[in-house]
Amino acid sequence: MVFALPPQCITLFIKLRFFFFQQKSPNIIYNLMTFMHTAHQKIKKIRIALAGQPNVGKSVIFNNLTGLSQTIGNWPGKTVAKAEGTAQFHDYIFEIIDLPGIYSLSTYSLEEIVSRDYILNEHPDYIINVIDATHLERNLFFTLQLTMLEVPMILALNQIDLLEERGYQIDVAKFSQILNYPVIPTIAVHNLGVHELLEQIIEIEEEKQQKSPISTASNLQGKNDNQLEPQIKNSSKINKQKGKNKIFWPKKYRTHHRRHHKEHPRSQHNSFSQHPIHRKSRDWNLHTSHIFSENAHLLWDTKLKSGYKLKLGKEVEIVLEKIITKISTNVETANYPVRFLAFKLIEQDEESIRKLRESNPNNNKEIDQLLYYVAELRKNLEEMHGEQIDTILNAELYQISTQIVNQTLILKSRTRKQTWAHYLDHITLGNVSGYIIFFGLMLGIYFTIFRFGDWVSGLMDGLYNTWTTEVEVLMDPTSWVYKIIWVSVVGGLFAGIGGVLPYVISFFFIIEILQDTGYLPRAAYLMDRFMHHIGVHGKTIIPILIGFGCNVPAVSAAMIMETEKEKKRAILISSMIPCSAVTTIVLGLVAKNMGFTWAVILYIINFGIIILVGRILTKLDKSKVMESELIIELHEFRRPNIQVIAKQTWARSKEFVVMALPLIVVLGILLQILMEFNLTDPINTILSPITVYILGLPIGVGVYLFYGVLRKELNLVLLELFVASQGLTMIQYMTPLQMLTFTMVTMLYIPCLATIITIKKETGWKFALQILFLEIGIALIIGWIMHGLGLLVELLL
Ligand SMILES: Nc1nc2c(ncn2[C@@H]2O[C@H](COP(=O)(O)OP(=O)(O)OP(=O)(O)O)[C@@H](O)[C@H]2O)c(=O)[nH]1
Ligand SMILES: [Mg+2]
Repeated sequence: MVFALPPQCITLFIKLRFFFFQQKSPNIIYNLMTFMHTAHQKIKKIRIALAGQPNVGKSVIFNNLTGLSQTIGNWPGKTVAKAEGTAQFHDYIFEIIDLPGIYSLSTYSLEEIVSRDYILNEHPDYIINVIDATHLERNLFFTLQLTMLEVPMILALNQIDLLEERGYQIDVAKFSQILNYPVIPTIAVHNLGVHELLEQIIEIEEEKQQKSPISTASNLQGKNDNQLEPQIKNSSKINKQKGKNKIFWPKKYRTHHRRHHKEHPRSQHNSFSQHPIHRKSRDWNLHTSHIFSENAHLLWDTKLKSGYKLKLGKEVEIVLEKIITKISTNVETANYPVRFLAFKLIEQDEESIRKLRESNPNNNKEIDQLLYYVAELRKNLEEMHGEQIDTILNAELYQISTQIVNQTLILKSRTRKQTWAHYLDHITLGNVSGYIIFFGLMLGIYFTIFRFGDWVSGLMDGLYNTWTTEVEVLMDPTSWVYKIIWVSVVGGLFAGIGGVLPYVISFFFIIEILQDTGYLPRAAYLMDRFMHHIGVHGKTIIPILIGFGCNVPAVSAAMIMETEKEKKRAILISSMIPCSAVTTIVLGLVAKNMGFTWAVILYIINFGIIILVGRILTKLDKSKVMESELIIELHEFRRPNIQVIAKQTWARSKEFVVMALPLIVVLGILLQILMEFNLTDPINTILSPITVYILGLPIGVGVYLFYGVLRKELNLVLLELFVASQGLTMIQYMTPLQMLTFTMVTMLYIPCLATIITIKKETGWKFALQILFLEIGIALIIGWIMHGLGLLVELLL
């Protein structure tokens, strides 16, 4: 039992696990020696929260550090729940938390509360406050609030490249001196400065340990194996992905890194001047190298300072002091720093008042008195300023932010403003041009995906058919070996790789471009009216947009809705959005065999049904709570970053390769066995009242509708395999009407298994089953109508 092992063995065991997961380098002996050298040292765990305003680059940093793939895009509010990942670096395991963007600590929307609660109540060892350097003043507003929490903090001054493009620079040294925190300039999309954030934390930790044996970060030694297991799993994933012994080195620097590592085995992470960031910034001609190099020494100098002491205007400070004295003598502070609590009480922050009451259960009278006292002080302050308290406090914070910006932001050269971004903004949001672009773009995108997918699948089909002719010379086509190996395994792989993967990859590639440029929130703005037609909150657009990629994260994203009813409605709508798997079927079956126009018609019907369902639900619901408008911040258009797009596209498509391809092969074999023993027929016969009589489909498709529940694209791939094994083509097996009905039913009939499980997780079985039956019902009705109409047309012609 690992539990019975002494702590040293557990540490060694963890290190071995990490080592072998990461190890792919040919220089294995050298790495093994380095590993042995460090193995005896203690592993420490440090919990870091990435906090900042929306759209500043937190998730890019998170993905770079952990190797995971949080949604990234140029619009605020992508991260809606906190995500956790781990990274091992030197003798430390970093548990990294990516939080939803948050404008201020006085915040009310659900996803923002997730962040605020985490920051206030979970007490991470460090906060990395990610700041968008191009919106410095606004970001500082939040940073100043964070300083009140008295948590060790590192500031990541991100998007420096864009700032430079606009002709500005930040005096990082001065910025760091004023704020009294370590400041690391970063260009997260190029992975520059990102790992220095961890190095900086390690430096602080090691400095602390030299001063005192007790560290804020918990030492892992002595903790049981169960606590370590998830982190190891996660890290192993990361390390495999990075594939090298030091996970943080970008690929293009690995050769250099190894060479350097040999010469100075322990020094490569300890010297700022030797870090690849300088070379990289020079190589890429980003004109930012001076920022990294000039200020490097100052960054190191300031790292141990204690943080910013926020000093507000005189009147507010007097009030704060009075409240602090009152709190200190009378009440428990709910684990909040007393100054922060005082600030929150003047603000009348409900959450803080609740926490205060909770931590003083027997002190109700004192709390009432305290709140009354605070209310009086607030009233005086408001009378003095002639403003509401929120306005007074915000103005104070903004005034300080402006002062800091004035002292640190330097205008280097007056560049011409990016007119293309403004022009694009204008036409993509225009009343007429906006919609023309939107619909044109959608058609263009689907058409491009179709052409590309069709081209690749044509190539793969041709290749498979040519090889089949040759294989049939060598093997008996009626033999088991031929059916299992050639038809099921090889044919399944060809069908998956040729028939699905090109659609999936090109789909995600384009979606990622739209996300990274910032077009998606513009589309959301244009679609707001559509949202009101469906009768849902404008915010539902976020799960809907995510749903076009995959319904599973879309259902999770529906959690941002404020009320239970809105949430459920958003889940239902998101689960009906045609995801990438459905796109594959629509394009790979209908567009391929019947023409692109028919695919468009199916989409229109699908959206029509979603609107209808939404409207019926709104009519049935008497409470009418859905009228609020969408409020979404539109950030300036950006050139898409190819690295981000490539990584994200692969991260999304990888799921298909890892999950669907093996499933296709296994189910293909199973199907072959079932067919061999004539076992599919009874299943098809049982389903025939639905498939044949209601939907008018060929009897043989019944079993494939079942497979589609696992993953929708399995429907098509396995059906194609079956049809090919009969020596037929799809056109010969199904009439055009049957193809349309089959595809429409697949679009609507049931959310896939993973989506059902997510719905269950978020809302419970009852609602998951309700959605299930509702969608099956809708699919059958629509399929039946299509079948009926088809018969009618046949009769009339
Ligand atoms: N040019 C440039 N773009 C960046 C940089 N860092 C992030 N971005 C872009 O900024 C946008 C936002 O990045 P995200 O990581 O999604 O931001 P976030 O803070 O997680 O946003 P939310 O989850 O919505 O709060 C994306 O389009 C990124 O490609 C940077 O250093 N330079
Ligand atoms: Mg994010």
